[in-house]
Amino acid sequence: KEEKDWSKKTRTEKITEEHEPEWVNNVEYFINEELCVWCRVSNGEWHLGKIQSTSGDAAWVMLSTAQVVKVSMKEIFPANPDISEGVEDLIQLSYLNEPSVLHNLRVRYSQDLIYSKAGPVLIAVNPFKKVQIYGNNILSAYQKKSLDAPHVYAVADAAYDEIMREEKNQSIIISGESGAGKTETAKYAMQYLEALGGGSFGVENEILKTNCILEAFGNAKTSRNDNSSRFGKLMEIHFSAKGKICGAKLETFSLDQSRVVQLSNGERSYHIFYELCAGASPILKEKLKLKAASEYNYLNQSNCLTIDPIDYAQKFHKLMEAFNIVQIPQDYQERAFALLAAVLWLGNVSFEVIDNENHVEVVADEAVTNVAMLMGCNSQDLMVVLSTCKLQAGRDCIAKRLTLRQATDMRDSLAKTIYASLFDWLVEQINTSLEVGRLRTGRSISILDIYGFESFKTNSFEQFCINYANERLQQHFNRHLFQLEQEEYEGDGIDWTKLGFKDNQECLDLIEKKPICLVPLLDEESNFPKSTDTTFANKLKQHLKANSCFRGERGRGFRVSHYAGEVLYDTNGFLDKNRDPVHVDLIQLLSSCKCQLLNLFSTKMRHKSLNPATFSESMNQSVITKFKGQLFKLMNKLEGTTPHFIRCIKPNSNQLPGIYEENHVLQQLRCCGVLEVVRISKSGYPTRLTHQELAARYGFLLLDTKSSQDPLSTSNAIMKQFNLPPEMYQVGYTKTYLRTGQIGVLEERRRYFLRGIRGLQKQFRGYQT
Ligand code: AOV
Ligand code: MG
Repeated sequence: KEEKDWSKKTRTEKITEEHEPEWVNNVEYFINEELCVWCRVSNGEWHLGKIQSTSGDAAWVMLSTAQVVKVSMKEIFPANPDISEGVEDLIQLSYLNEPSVLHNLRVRYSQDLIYSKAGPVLIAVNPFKKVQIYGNNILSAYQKKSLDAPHVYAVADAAYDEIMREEKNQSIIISGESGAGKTETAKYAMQYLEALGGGSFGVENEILKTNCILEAFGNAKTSRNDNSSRFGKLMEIHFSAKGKICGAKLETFSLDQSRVVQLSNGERSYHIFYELCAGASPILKEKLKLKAASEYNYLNQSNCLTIDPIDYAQKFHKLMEAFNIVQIPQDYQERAFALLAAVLWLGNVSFEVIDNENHVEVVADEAVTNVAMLMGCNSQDLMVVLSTCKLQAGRDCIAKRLTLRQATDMRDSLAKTIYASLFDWLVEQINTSLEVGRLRTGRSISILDIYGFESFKTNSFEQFCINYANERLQQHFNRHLFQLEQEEYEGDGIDWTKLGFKDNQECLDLIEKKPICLVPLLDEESNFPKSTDTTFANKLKQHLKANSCFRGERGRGFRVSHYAGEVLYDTNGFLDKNRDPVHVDLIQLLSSCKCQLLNLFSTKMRHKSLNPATFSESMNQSVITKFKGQLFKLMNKLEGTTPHFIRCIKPNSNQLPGIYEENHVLQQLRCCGVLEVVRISKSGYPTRLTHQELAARYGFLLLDTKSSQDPLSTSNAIMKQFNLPPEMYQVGYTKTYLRTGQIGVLEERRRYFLRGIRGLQKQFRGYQT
C-alpha cells in the first residue's frame, strides 16, 4: 500500500555525474587536453574551436574552418563532449555555460525536438510550423508511459498522476514573451488532460472548444504575434475520484479594451470582427447591415485587414459550432453578432462642429441609424447621449453640449463597454456550460496562459499592466524554484551554500509597495481633476528616483527595468485609461434598449455601482487597482497548488520556422533564470524523502537494528549500510536529501539485499525440510 512510483522519481535523474569539473580558468587544462571550447568571435557569434596558445588575457583559437582567431580569455568556455550533444535535460551537460546551453537547444531544435528540460522546468522552443509530435498515437504513448522524452504531454501527465496520488491541486504555469507559444502549449496540455479524463461527464469536449470562442473574441494580431492573447486566462479542470473530468472553470483577466477603438499601424482589432464581416451568411449580413471590414473606421485605421493564409469564413463557421457546443441559444448568438455590428458602426459615427467652442452634434447618417437599430434604441436618444452630457443644476437637470474630443471619447467608451461586457458575458456562458459535476474536489489542474512580456517602441498603459502581471509570475517562479528550495535545505539543517538568483523584488516594490510606488501614485493622479499625463510623469520622477529599477526620461516618458528587460513607457493616456469611467448616461441608454443583452449589461453595471457591498471593489476602483487585486487573487490561488512550469522561448522575432537567433534565445534564457534553475537542480538535492518514508522502504533491510532507535538515525544507518558516498546525500532534521540519480542507486542496492534475503530464505527452508 505504501509503495510509491519509484521508477517515476528516477525518470529525470538518469545521469549520475554530479559536480562540474575543476576547469574554471585553468587554461593549461584546455591546451594540454586539446579540449574543444566555445569562443565568441568579433561578430558576437559563438564558434567551436581549440586553443592553440595563450598570452596574458588573450588566446589563439583554431576554429573548425582552420582559421585561427585571437579571443579574450573571458570569451572562452569549455564545450561539452560529443556524447552530450543534444541531451534531453540541460542538467546532463557537464559544462553549463551559456554557449553550451544555446548549442544544445539549437541541436535539438534543428531536429524538431522543440521540448527540453531544465531540471524541473520544461522548455518549449516555438517551431513556427507543424511538427509531428502531437496527436493520438503520441498522446497514448505518454499515457502508457512508454515515452518519457520532454513534452508538454509529459508535464500534463505528471500533474495528473499527482492529483490522483496525492489529491493536491496542481497548476501548469506557462510563461514566455509575446509570441513564444504559450497559448498553443496550453491547448496541448488541455488536449492531453481531455484525452486522459474523458468519458464520463461529456464536458471534456467542450473545454478545447472554448478556446475557439476565447481566441476569436480575445486575440488579435499585434506586431509580435498574429494571434496574440489580449487577456489572461486560467482554466481550472476538475477531476472525479476516478480521474474523469467532472467540470471546469474559466477565469479571465483584464481584456485590453482600447484595441476595439484604436489600433497601431500594422496591428488589428479582435479576430471576431474580421471573421464576422467575411463569414456571416448573406441573410445575417443583411440583418446586421454589415459591410466589408475595410468600410469600418475601427478596422481600417491601421492598414492591416488580413492575415495570410487564414480563411475567415471557415473560422466563423467553427465559431458558430463552438457556440452550439457550449449551448448558447441561436437567438442569443444573433444578439451577440448584432452587438458586434453595432460596435463597428459606432466607429463610423461622426460629428459636426457647430460653434467656435468646438461643440458638436452627431451627423445623422446611416452609421448612427444602424447603431440605434442594432442596439434597439431610439436614434434620437442615441444622438443626444453621444453629444451632450447631463448636469445637475440645483433641482434641474440641464444638458451641456460636448466638444469634439469629449464626444469622440463618449462614443469610444460606449463601443468599449459593449465589447467588454459581451466578452464577460461569453465567459459566463462558457462557465455555465462547463460546470457539470460538483466542483472543488481537491483534484483540479489549473492551466495558466496570460499575455506575454511586451516591449514596443512606444509602450502604454496596456503594456504596463501586461508586464506587471509577468513580473508577478516571475516572482512565483523564483519563489518556488530558488527561494523555497533553498529555504527548505536551510530549515532542515543541511549543509548548503546558498546560490544567488536574480530576484525581481525591487521591480515589484517599485510597482506595488506602499506607501510610495507606481500604482498609488497613478491612482492619486487619476483622482486629481487638474492632472495631465505630464504632471503624472513628473510626479513619478520626483518620488521614484531612488528605486534602481526606475529611470525618468525627458517629457512624458519613464523607464522600468523589468526582469525581462528595460521598457520605455509613455504616460500618454495612462490617466484616462486608468479612470475608464462609464458615464451614467451610457448606462441609462443601455437599459432603455430593446436588446436583452444590453439590459443585462446595464443592470450589472448599475448593480455594481449602487450596491454598497460591491461598490468599493468595482465601479469606484481604478483599472490598475482592480487589476492588482485580480493578480493577488490569482497568485494566492496558485500558491495553493503544486506548480509545473513551462517556459516558452521565441527563437526569432519574425515568426519564421527554422530560424534560431542565438542572442534572442539567450536574452530569454537569461531573464527568466533558466540557467540558474539548472545550476540549482544540478548542485542541489532533487529527491527528498521523509525519514518515515525512507524507513518504510529500506528500514527492514537494516542489519544493525540497534542504531535505528529514532527516525534520523535510522536514515543515517540506511545510508551507511547502502554505502552511498557522503557527498551524494544529506540527512536533515525531517528528511533525507539525495542528489540526482541516487534514488536509483538506493533502489538497485535494495534489490541486491532482497535477492540475498530470498536466497537465505530458500536455504533456510531447505534445511527445515
Ligand atoms: P503566445 O501565446 O506566447 O503569445 P502563441 O501560442 O499564440 O504565443 O504562439 C504564436 C504562434 O506560434 C502560433 O500562432 C503558432 O503559429 C506558433 N506556434 C506556437 N507553438 C507552436 C507549436 N507547438 N507548434 C506549432 N506552431 C506553434 V502572446 O498571447 O502574444 O504572449 O500575448
Ligand atoms: Mg497567447
